[in-house]
This record gives sequence, structure tokens and C-alpha cells, in this order.
Amino acid sequence: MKNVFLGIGTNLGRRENNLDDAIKRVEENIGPILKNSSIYETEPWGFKAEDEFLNMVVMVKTDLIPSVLLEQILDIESSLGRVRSTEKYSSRLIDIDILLYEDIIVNDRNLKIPHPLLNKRRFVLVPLCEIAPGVVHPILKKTMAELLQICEDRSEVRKFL
Ligand code: PH2
Ligand code: MG
Ligand code: MG
Repeated sequence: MKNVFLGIGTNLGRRENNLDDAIKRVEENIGPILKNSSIYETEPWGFKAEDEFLNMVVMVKTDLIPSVLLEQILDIESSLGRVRSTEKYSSRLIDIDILLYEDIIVNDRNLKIPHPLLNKRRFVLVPLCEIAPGVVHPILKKTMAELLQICEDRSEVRKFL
């Protein structure tokens, strides 16, 4: 079984329920969650919106290969009511992103691992550092704690639960 870190976010509807539902589906369709971060309330990053996000990171064990993992994630997002807009970024009921998959690097057109913006986003790095500060980024060759320390993002990330 492979170790995978997933970032989960929501800024619409009953946000805590959305996270709970996503976690349930991840456990049913992807694999057991071995670690989960606290939930953080975070300022929208990269776009303007009234509604703040809840974000968290989970570590899941899975036998799915990256492409199948992505298909499962897209199915879970749809089943939870996600509709994709044509905007680059928009408010959403649920978003599940593959952040890290062991130390594998994937560079497909529709799937990049590690997540290419992981080191630019405090809403990812803060929860990731809570559960995996020593994990090394396979391209940047720095730990998550080091990446957080040098991250220039100043957007707000507060512990929510
Ligand atoms: N996701 C985005 C864009 N901006 N901002 C916050 N705070 N949290 C997110 O999960 C998020 C975002 C694209 O997926
Ligand atoms: Mg995302
Ligand atoms: Mg996504």
C-alpha cells in the first residue's frame, strides 16, 4: 500500500458536513485514513470570494495507481455535488487534490504530482506540516516544514476545529 496525502477544501454549503462526507467516501473508495490534520479556516487563495474555506489534509493508504486514484477522486467530488465551472478558481462544495503520492513524480497533461502549487499555499502547507513535517518534496528536495518556513504566501490560515 502506498502513502498518499490528499488536500480537502470546501467553501460552500455546510462546510463541516462536506469534509465529513468526503472523508467517508475516501475511506470507502480509496483506502484507510491513517492521519488527519485539524480543520483550518482559510482565506480564498488566488481569487476573491465572500465565503472562507475549510481546509484539511489526510494521509491515506491505497493500492490505487495515480490515474485510478484521480478517477476515484473525480467520482467522489461529483457524488458530493461538485460542479466544475469554466473559471480558473471558483467557490465549491468540495475539492480533493492529490498533494503527494509516496515520492512519485507524475507529469501528465491532466495529473501532476506533487501538486504544482503545494509550496505556494499556506492553506496546504500548514495542515500538511501538522501531520507530516518531515516528509521531503521529491522535486524541491525540502521537507514540508522547510517549505512552510520559506513560503511567501501571507493569506490567513486559522485553526477551526
Ligand atoms: N482551492 C483553490 C483555490 N483557492 N483557497 C483556499 N483558501 N482553499 C482552497 O482549498 C482553495 C483556495 C483551488 O482548488
Ligand atoms: Mg484545489
Ligand atoms: Mg482539485
